[in-house]
Amino acid sequence: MSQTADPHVHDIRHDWSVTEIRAIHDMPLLDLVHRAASVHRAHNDPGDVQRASLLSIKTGGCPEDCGYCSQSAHHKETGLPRQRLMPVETVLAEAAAAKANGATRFCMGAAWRSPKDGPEFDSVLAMVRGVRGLGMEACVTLGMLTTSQAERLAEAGLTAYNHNLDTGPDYYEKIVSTRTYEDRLNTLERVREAGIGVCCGGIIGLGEGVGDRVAMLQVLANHAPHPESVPINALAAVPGTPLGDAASTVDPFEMVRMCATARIVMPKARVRLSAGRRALSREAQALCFLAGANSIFYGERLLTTANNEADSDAALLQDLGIRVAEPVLAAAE
Ligand code: SAM
Ligand code: DTB
Ligand code: SF4
Repeated sequence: MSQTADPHVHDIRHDWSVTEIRAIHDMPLLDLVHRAASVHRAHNDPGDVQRASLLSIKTGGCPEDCGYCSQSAHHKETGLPRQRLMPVETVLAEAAAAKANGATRFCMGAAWRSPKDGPEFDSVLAMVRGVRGLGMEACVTLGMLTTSQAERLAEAGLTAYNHNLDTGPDYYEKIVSTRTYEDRLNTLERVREAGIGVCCGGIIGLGEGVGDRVAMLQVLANHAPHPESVPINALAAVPGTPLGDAASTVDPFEMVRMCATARIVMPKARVRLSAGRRALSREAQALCFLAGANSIFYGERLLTTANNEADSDAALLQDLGIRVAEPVLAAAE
């Protein structure tokens, strides 16, 4: 008899131990996928996959030294052209185009350690209002926030703030030296306090162990409430960064395991199959959706790297019989 039946399929918990999560993560793959699919179907409509579009509104020259990132000023060999904050109208034209292509959420990323108050932050607020005015969900990722910045973003109608933990607490200092895990957690708390939805996940393929992945999922799952969305990225290896060696590619089944484990420990979160999806076959993506992934980045670019072709994504979703998600327009659930 298989050991996949889960009497606790409906439970939402915030007291997961690393041992429990590790045991789930390491289950035989098909048992894991089966259990994750059961949890997913008990909590969500499995035919509903969100399409989110991403735009880099300010690119490169970032003072942080995140080892994976093409945009850090510390990694001079990436050859990435810098770009100042885009004008509001340009961003809103991109959002309207993304909406016309079928995206319901528009995510804007800025290569900042933290935003400066003043005209640039005011422009970001205008972008948020504009995106919401188009009837789309709006998400931004701007680095560390003060309480008052989080409050102003909430007032502008921001749906969610993306701020990733990226890896487990013990491995973090191997990847970033210019800020701490605690800094990340503090911003997440300010976002939550302001009533903005939390979008928080991480990256696999940074040289971390499975223990670090599980430790990150434990931190996320023990937040109450859980983050509304959890992006699971595989490293997009960028030459010129400390982690730019393309030899470190992630096995597609490791992405399946992460999506499935995230789904089981955070039953209602939108688990977003994020960077690294381009390296997955249609079949591997289908396995991720079966295991509970229910959001993708849609559109040919992520921030500075290529994403899947929109046409092939539309075809994939259609071939799988997947409907596309309606926007959730409340600022926080
Ligand atoms: N500067 C802000 C920050 O770090 O919070 C926002 C932008 S930053 C580029 C947003 C997230 O993108 C990072 O936290 C990381 O999880 C992800 N990311 C960046 N570069 C990546 C890469 N090469 N591969 C996979 N994910 C990446
Ligand atoms: C997230 O978790 N992944 C997105 C979004 N949040 C901002 C970013 C992926 C970036 C991939 C590398 C790049 O394009 O520069
Ligand atoms: Fe800067 Fe964000 Fe890139 Fe880190 S991940 S270097 S904070 S843009």
